[in-house]
Formats: sequence, structure tokens, C-alpha cells
Amino acid sequence: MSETILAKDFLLSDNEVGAFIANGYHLVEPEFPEGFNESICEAIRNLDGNQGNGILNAVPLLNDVYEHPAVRGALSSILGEDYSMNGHRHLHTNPPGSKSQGWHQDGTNVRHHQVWTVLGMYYPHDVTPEMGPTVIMPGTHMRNAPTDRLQTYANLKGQYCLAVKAGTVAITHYDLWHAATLNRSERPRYMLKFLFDRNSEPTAPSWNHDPETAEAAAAQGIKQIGPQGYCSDYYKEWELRKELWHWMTGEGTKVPQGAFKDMLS
Ligand SMILES: O=C(O)CCC(=O)C(=O)O
Ligand SMILES: [Fe+2]
Repeated sequence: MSETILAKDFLLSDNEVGAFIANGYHLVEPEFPEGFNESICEAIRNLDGNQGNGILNAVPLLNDVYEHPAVRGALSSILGEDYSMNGHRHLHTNPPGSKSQGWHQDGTNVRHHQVWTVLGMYYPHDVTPEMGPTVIMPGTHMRNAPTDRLQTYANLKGQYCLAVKAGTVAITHYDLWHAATLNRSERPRYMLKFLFDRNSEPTAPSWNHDPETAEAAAAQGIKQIGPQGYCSDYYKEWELRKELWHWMTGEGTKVPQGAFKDMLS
């Protein structure tokens, strides 16, 4: 019997896809060999300046992060099996004594309510709250906002701090609001940001889908409400989430009458 661990063993469940649709992020904690994350940190420390998009050539071991079956399984689930790595990538070093970044969405304002691009943010060492973790705001991937306005926001109720253990890969919808926070520690914080693209419209679920129970499982994620409690914004967003779920299952964007009818019960 083969011992090979395959990406298909790590596909997300209906419930996890529903949660991604609602929250706009999914965390993967791949098991890397002993010393693997430390080797990446060492390679980063020895770099001669920031390599920009050349970081993958400069630290080829990073291929093993994004080729890990647990990472591939999650990316395939969210972007389809034929997803690809984008040419844009960056090492984000957050040095001791840094200030917080403003809330922002990456890229330019070409936004939509589907999932065509995600970030895969890999942290090669434990990140404590003092070390300037990335902070994300769950659910904001469906809320386009001007950066000048976002810059005036400080702490938000419900924000989620990516104080994570070494090796974590945070997969986030490209439009999710996020920011680097101030580093109050003595150590630089590293984060590798790689982008991944969907290459085709979904024609079938690309995750571990059970048609019998899928709608109820997805509804668990879809009907989540934000930290402010129930308000009309969430009700409006549920419609977009249902539409995204339906699109991801390969059945187009028009949600049939009667789908998710039990969602509010
Ligand atoms: O360093 C981080 O945690 C986030 C950096 C970031 O989002 C950016 O520079 O676009
Ligand atoms: Fe960013």
C-alpha cells in the first residue's frame, strides 16, 4: 500500500468551504520535516537585500511550502484543481520598532464576489502578538472600501490576529482587509506572501463534497454573523455568500428559488 500523502487527502469539507465563503480566510498548518522552517529563516537572514519576485529563486525551499499536500489540497478546494502560482510574490519583513500599517486591500480595485485570487501567507517562525502579526478582518472580502477611508480605521471589533505557529499558511481571499501590526519584540517578523490564481470557472465542486449534506454544512458557514451581531448588512451578505457557494459548485451564479430555505431557522 502506498504511503504517499496526496493533496486529495487534504481537500476541504463543505463546511470548511462554507466558512471560507463567510470569513474570507482558511488556515493550514502543514507538517514539515524537523528543521524545515528554521532552514527557511536561515536562508532569509542570509539574503542580500529584498529579492522582490525573485524570492522563490533565492530561497527554492519555499517550493516545498506551496507544494505541500495540505496547502495544495486547500488551494485546489478554493481555486479549482487547475489553479496556478502567480508571478507576484514578496517577503514581508516587519522589523522591531515598526509602526502598524493601515488597513488595506491588496491590488487595484478590480473586485468581485467570486474567488479568482487568494494570498498564501506563510510564516516560517512562531509569531507572537508582540512580533507584529498580520491582522485580518474576517468577512470583509465582500466589502470594497477606499484605502483612504480604511486608513482612518484603527482596531476593529472582530479583527483576527495571525499570531500563528511556525509553518502556518494563511489563505485569504485577495480582497480581505488586512494590515501588518507594530512589532514590539526584538526580532524581525517574516512573512512570505505568494498569490494563487483560479484559471477556470468552476464546473463541479473541487473539494470533498457530499451532495446529501452539503447545503446544510455550507449553511453553517454561510449564516455566520459578524461581531456586531445581527444587522441588515449580514442579511445582505448572506445573499452574496449563497451566490458564491452556488458558483463554486459549478452551477452558475443564479441561486434557485428555495435553496437554503432552512438557513434562518
Ligand atoms: O507584513 C504583513 O503582515 C502584511 C503586509 C501587507 O499586507 C502589505 O504590505 O501589503
Ligand atoms: Fe497587503
